[in-house]
Amino acid sequence: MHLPSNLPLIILILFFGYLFKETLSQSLQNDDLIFPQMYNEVATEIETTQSSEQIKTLQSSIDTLNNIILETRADRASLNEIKNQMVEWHNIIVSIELKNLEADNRLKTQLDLGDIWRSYNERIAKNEADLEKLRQENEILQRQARNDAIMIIELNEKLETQTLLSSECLKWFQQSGAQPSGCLLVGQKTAILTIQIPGIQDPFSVLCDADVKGPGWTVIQRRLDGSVDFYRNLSDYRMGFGDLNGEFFIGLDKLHQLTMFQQHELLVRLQFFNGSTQFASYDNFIVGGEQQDFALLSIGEFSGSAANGLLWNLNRKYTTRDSDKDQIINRNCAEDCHGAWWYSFCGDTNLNGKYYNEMISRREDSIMWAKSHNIKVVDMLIRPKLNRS
Ligand SMILES: [Ca+2]
Repeated sequence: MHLPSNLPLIILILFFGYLFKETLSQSLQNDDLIFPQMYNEVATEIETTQSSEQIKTLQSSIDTLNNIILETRADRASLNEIKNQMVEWHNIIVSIELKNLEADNRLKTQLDLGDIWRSYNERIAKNEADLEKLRQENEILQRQARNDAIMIIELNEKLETQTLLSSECLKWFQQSGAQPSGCLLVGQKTAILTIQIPGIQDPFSVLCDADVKGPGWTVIQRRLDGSVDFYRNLSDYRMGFGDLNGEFFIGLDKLHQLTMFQQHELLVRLQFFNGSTQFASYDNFIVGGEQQDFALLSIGEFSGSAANGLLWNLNRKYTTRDSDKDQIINRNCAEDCHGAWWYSFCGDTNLNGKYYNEMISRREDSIMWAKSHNIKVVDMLIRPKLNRS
C-alpha cells in the first residue's frame, strides 16, 4: 500500500481542525452564539479542506468569525447599555407622567376651589347687596320714625298749650276780664310779645322763646355779651332793664306777678366758653313781692345737667348794691359780686355778675352758677306748668 508522502501533515491538519472545531463550538455555545449556521459551514469546510491554502482561508474565516463574535459581543453590550438606558428613561418618563398626573390633580383641585371661591364671593356680594338694601330701608324707617317723633312732640306741645289756654289761663283771663295773652299764644315762634297781667297796670313787652326748649317760654333774664350793665340799684331791678333783643332783666315786680299767678317752671341754660351747654330746671319757681323783699319763695324739684345752683338761694331775699339782704354781716354780696341776686353767702351763684368776654380764672364778681364760671351766655326762662300740683 502506497501512502501519500504528506500524510502526516494531513493528519496533523485534521487533528488541529477537529480540535479548533471543538474549541470554537464550546466557545460559541458558552457565549450563546447567534450564528450556528455559519459555524457549521466553516467546520464542514475545515473537515473537507485538504490544502494549506484552504486552511489559511479557513483561518481567515475563523478570524473574521471571531471578529464578528467580538463585535456581536460589543454590540450586545451596547444593546444592553442602550436597553438599560431606555429602562432608565422609561422610568424617568413614568416618573414625569406621575408628576404630571399629580399636577393635573392639583390643578383640578385648584380649579374646583376657584369655583367654590367664586361661589362664595357671589354669595357674599349678594349678602352685602341685601345688607345695603336693608340699611337703606332702615335709614328710611329711622327718618320716618324721627319725623313721627318730632310731629308727636309738636302735637303734644300744641296740646299742652291748648290745654293750658283752655283751662288755667283762660279761666284766669275770664275772671280778670283781661284778654288772653302770653307766650303760650305765640306757639312755635320766638318773638317779642306785649302782654298784660294782673298786678301790673300797663301792658309790657316780653321775649317769647321757642328755641331753647320748646314753645311757650318767657325769657326773664339774658346775658350775651356784656353790652348791658347789670350792676344796678333795687329800683332798676324792680322795674327791669336792658334790651329784649340783647341783654335784659324782666324786673322783680313782673316776676312776682307772673309766678304768683300760677305754678311756673324755671329753666336756666348755661353756655360756656368751651362750647358746652348745661341746663338746670325747677318745677315750681315763685318770687315773692315787695313785702317779702322779692324773696325766692320756692324752686320746687330740681333736674338737669348743671348743678343745683339755687340750692343755697331758697328763701333768701333779693340783694342789690343798695339793698343788703344777704346772710353776711358787714358785707354786701351784691357789691362783692358786682351783681344782684338772692344771695345767701357770696361767691356761689351770680348770674347777674360782671361779664368777662373771655376765659378767666375763677373770680367772685364774674357770672357764676354753683361756683362754675367761664359762662358765655345765660338764659333764664319761665313757663306755666301743665300739671299743677
Ligand atoms: Ca350783708
